Amino acid sequence: MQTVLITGASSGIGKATVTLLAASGYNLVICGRNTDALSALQQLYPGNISHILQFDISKKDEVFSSIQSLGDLRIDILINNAGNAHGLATFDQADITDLEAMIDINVKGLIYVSKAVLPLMIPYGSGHIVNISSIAGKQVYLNGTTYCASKFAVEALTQGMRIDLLPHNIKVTGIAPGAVATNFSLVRFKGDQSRADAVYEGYTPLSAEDVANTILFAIRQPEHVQIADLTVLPSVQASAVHISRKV
Ligand code: 8X3
Repeated sequence: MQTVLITGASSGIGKATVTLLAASGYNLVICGRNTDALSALQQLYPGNISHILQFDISKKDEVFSSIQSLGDLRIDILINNAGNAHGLATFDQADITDLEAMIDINVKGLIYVSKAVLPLMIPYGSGHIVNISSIAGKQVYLNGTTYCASKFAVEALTQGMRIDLLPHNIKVTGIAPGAVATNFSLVRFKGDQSRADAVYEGYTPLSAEDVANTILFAIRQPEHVQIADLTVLPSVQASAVHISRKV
C-alpha cells in the first residue's frame, strides 16, 4: 500500500482527496490545523489513515517537528494541497497582513513541507510530489496580484523541483484548478457568504471531488509516466477572468 502525505486535509480539495484515495486503497498521513476534523476523517477510514499530523503550515518549526515525528516512515507521494487566498483588492489597497499570509502559507509553507518530507522519500529511491497550484499561477488578474504571485511561485517550485529531484527518481506534478466550489472564496472574503456565493453563481463550478479525481489520475500513472502539468477548469471557464454565466 503506497503512503500519501497530504496537507490541508480537513476540508475542500484536501478532504475530497483523502476520501477518494482512502477508497482507492492508499494509506494516508493527513495534515492540517483542525484536529477534530482530521480525527473525524480518520474514524471514517481507520484502515487507510495511519497518521494525523496537526501543524500550522506557516510555522517552520511546527512543520519540521511534526513531520519528523513520523521517524523513517516511507512517504511515496506528497500532495502539497494547503493554500488559500486572503482578500481581493488592488495592490495599493490590499492589507499587508493578508499579503504576508498568502506568501507564508502558499509559498513558504509548501517549501517547509517539501523540505521536511524529502528525507522520507529520497532514501527509498523514488517518490512523487503533487503541487496544487491554480489558474492564478498561469495568469495575473486584477485585485489578485499577491495571490497570483504566490501561485506563480508554486509553478516555479514545481518546475524547479522536477529538475532538481530528477537524480532521486521523484516525479513532480503541478495541478492548476480554476473555479472550485469550496470554502476558498469564503476564506478569501473573510466569511462574507453572499460575496463568496456570487463567485460560483450562474454556472457549474468544479467540485472538490473533480480536482481529487485529477489528482488520482496523476498519481496512478505507470511508473514511467510523469504528468507534469494539468490545468483543470469548469467547462464554461476560459481563463482566470472569463466565465460564461447564465444569470
Ligand atoms: C483559485 C482560483 O480564479 O480565484 O485559485 O484565482 S481563482
